[in-house]
Amino acid sequence: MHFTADQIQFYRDHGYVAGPRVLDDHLLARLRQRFDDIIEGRTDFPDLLRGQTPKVGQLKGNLNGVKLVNVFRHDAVFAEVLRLESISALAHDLLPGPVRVWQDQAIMKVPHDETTGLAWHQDFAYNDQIGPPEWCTCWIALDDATVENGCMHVIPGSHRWPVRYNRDEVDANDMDWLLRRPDIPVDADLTQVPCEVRAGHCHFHHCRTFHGSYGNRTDNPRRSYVPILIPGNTVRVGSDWNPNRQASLGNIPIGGIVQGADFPELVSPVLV
Ligand SMILES: O=C(O)CCC(=O)C(=O)O
Repeated sequence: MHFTADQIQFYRDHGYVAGPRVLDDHLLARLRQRFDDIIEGRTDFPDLLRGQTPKVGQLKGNLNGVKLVNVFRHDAVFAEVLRLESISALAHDLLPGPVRVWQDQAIMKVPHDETTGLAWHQDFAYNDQIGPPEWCTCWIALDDATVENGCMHVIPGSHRWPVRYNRDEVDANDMDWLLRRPDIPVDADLTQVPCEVRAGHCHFHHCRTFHGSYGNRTDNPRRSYVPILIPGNTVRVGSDWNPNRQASLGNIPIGGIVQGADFPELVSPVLV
């Protein structure tokens, strides 16, 4: 399972690309069940790694729903996804190898909640202890993701803009904070594109691509599993500011390759 040359070029030009189905029915069902088991406390998943669920209507900037982080390091079922050859082959089409796992999230937008939006952002701003900012996020749908239930949206080409900020500058109460940045090129096209995707399928986005999502207006949850994948040349560039909710960079020095048991390599991709 690989991207075509046109799809790889699309990713380079636009900063995102739709991928194929990567989860079969069996694994999809187990992941949905496991997500529910974690949320409902039927596993020993650490409380520290569960996201806050702000009160309904409190703010638009944070995810009002459920967000688990560092999941694969604590849960054997989610860890299985990262051993799939399909994910590895697709990731190695986009990134120089060996591709490793940096972090992951599992996200649920609860039904009938317009406040489950996630403000426009770039992923690299929340992972600025590693670089260069040329890695990507793989977004895997555990339910069909649609405009109605809050699928991700991207702004094509935004990964090429010279926008740089520190996450402390972000106004989390303002969904569109990023879209008003003065360093967005004056002639930039801010058209938003929805990334609708069927359950079990994936899409990838560059870590500097502007993206966000809106609320869930449907009767059902919108669940996803979202690993962050880094190319083999990724190094530590800053302080280990979030060692509990992300991985700890431990003894890796500034400039050292992010590698080792905490950052597993994806399986060797099958070459075609
Ligand atoms: O799932 C979403 O709604 C947004 C996910 C996201 O922002 C991300 O993967 O970085």
